[in-house]
Amino acid sequence: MRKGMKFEEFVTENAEVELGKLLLSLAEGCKVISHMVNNAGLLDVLGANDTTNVQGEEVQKLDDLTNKILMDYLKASETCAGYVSEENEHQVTLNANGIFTVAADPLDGSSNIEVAAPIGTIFAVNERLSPKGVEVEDRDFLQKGTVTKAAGYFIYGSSTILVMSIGYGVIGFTLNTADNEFYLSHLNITIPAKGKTYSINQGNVEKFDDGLKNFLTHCATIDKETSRPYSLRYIGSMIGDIHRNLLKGGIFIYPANKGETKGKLRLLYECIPMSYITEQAGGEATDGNQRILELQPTGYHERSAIFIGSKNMVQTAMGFLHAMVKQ
Ligand code: P6P
Repeated sequence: MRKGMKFEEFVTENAEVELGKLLLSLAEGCKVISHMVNNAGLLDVLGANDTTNVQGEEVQKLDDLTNKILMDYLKASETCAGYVSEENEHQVTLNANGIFTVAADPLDGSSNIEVAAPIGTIFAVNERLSPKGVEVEDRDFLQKGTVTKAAGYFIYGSSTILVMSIGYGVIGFTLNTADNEFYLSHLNITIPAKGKTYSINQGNVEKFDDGLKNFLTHCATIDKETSRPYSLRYIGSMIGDIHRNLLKGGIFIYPANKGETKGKLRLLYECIPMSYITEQAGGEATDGNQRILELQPTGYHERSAIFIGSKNMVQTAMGFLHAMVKQ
């Protein structure tokens, strides 16, 4: 593996053939999405399409388009048996003879499209459990994150970067806009054990439990020895916040709170893939009680609280949360 190698070469040298075909199809589809995102203002794809998704959220035109693009490219790969996403209420069978399933958030942070903030496509790949040749079933998707075959995200920011793992660490490929090819740009992404950034929607602080409030006070306390106060950085796009923290160190928190009793982010196609990547990079991810990857999904769109990022910061946060529980 060497910096500058093409994604296609990496896949050929390191991934099983069928998985490689699936990953290449995702990359091709996300090249199209990257182009659309980067030209959104010129393509009449901004704004909502007057529908709401299964979450009851307003669907952006690009949400719908990116969801269709992913399904088309995955179907063409002939390796993907089925697909679930934020935009589809139920699972979709793409190739009954396929051996993998994909759970995806086609365009995370899509409400940021109009303000040109970083957004992205998140995916997790599993091996199907049902026999080849039949329609996919719930059990093909509702698997713990510990058995994830591959996961990653495409971040459409100041550059388009594919960050992924097939179980041997985390690497990044940057899209060269000159030839529209992904090239290896980030070898062995490792998240620092501690950072100086915390990411949370502070505006919800009155809805948080006391333990979390105490952790946030800890982050904001002046203490030169431990480089505090930390900086609060919150883009409102999970992929942007977690990508920054993955490279620089930090913690991202979307907790359960008085308004959202299970948190906001979806377990299957947001929390699990981002937790898989973070753990592969040496970080931690929990729902406040359990490792995210150990949670047993029971529904396609179930939500989970998430504390994810630098190991030391996640463990410190848990210390504050559980201290309150003991008293
Ligand atoms: P809030 C975007 O809609 C998203 O799903 C994540 O990407 C982001 O981290 C979160 O919601 C922001 O939610 O409630 O802070 O606006």
